[in-house]
Order: sequence, then C-alpha cells, then structure tokens
Amino acid sequence: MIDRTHLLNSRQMAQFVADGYLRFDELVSQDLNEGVKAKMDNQAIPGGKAGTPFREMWPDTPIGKMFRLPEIEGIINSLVGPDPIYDHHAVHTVKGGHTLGQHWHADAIIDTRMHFDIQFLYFSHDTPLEMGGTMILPGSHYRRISESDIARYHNFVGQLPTVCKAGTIIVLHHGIWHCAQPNQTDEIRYMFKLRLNPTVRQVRLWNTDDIDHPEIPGLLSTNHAWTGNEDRLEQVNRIKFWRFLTGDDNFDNHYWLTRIENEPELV
Ligand SMILES: O=C(O)CCC(=O)C(=O)O
Ligand SMILES: [Fe+2]
Repeated sequence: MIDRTHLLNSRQMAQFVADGYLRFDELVSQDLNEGVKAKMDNQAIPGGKAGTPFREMWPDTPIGKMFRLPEIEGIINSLVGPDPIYDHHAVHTVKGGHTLGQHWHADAIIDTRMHFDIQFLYFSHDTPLEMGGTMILPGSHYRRISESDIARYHNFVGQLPTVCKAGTIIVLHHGIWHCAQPNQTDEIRYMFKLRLNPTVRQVRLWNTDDIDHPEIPGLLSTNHAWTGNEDRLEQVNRIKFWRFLTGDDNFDNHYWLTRIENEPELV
C-alpha cells in the first residue's frame, strides 16, 4: 500500500493537465545515480517484454531501486495506478561533440484516447545546457501528432530545455512534443526513458484532499504563448481531461464547457 504522503496532490495534477509534464529536481540520491550510470556505461540494463507487469522489472538493480523509491512510486500510482504495465524503456544517448539536434516529435502516438501513458525521463548526471537535455514543449500533449509531423519546426515560444542536476526526474504525458539537443561537451549524455501503461481507470488516483483548492482554476488556465489564439481550444481540452481524471462530469472552468453544452430544447 502506497504511503499517501508520496502521492501527487491536486495542484500538481492540475499542472500536469495544463503542461503535460511534472519535474522533480534532484529526487534521486547520488549513490543511485552513479549506480545507474555505471550500468548504462556497461549497457547492462536489460530490456523487458512490452506488456510485462512493471513490478517484475529490474529486481535488485540500481534502476529497479530507483523506480521503487517511495516518491517515484507515488508519482506512478497517481498517474497510472499502483500496478502499471512496462511498455518499453530506452537509454537515450547523445555523444559528446554531437552538434545536431533531434527533430521535434512525439513518441508513438497512434490514437486519440483520453486514457494516457506516462514517460519518465531520468537524468542520472548533471545536464547543463551545453550538454543537451531533452527539449520539451509544455502544453503540447493535446495536439496528437503522428510522430514527426512537426519535424519541420525548429523552435517554439516557450520551449523548455532540460537543464538539471543529477537525479532529476521529469514525468511526461505520452503526447508531449520533445527532441534531443546537441551535446557540445566531451562527455556522453544519458537520458533514461521509461514508458508505463495504466491498468486501472485513471480516476482520482492521487491525494485528492486539496481537490477544491482555489489555485486549481488558475493552474488549469496556464497560458502557453505558442498556442496563440488557439489557447481556447486548450482550455476546453484541459477541462475535458480534468473531468476524466476527477470523474466530475459537471466540472467547468471559466464557463467554457457550460457555454458549448448549452443546447436548450424549449421553444
Ligand atoms: O535523447 C533525448 O533527449 C530524447 C530522445 C527521444 O525523444 C527519442 O529518441 O525518442
Ligand atoms: Fe522521443
């Protein structure tokens, strides 16, 4: 049974709904970071079969210990439930002196369901700007693109390079647009990515004690400048997603859905 103190709260969930990601700086101890990095250096983290219960993955290894930290289990439980499925993982590398950035893309979007997978990005070593942490576009997760549909774009207002200390974790909605960055150092850059699928209906899995917190409407309305006038589409997407996550089909924010659901039958 998960300790409730490690679950996400409703404000964090509202942030996830608006931004499509949550970031946890220096969450993992240096000991574990070094342990995982040594395994990555030796290409010694085995792959699993897609569809495996995640609890069976990597027992008694640094990467397994890392994903079993109570804080990480709290994040997993809050987003995809207590017993998710392992989809795949990848040790993403950018070699030192690799001056090309990756094209903007989203990973394996082949559907438009409301249910969602999560992707962990784990940075086991310090990742300064010149080392090329993963660039992400906050709020892009509702624009379900087909992999590299967006590859022609180079930069977006509000794009966020991951510049972080060792032990930083970012958890993404699977729809987020992202790309690797050039690495101008002499050292290889690692980013460990893990995708998990839910096994339970993703409703109120987090600590909902603050579900009526007054900051939630504001968090759900966060403005991402790159959306321009289409911002209102995103407001609607977020309200629908919040309804899905809370099970409250009457939830609205700033009258957006109330307006379009007004279909009077009285003449
Ligand atoms: O290495 C990175 O920072 C991102 C890699 C990535 O997104 C991918 O290959 O799908
Ligand atoms: Fe990717």
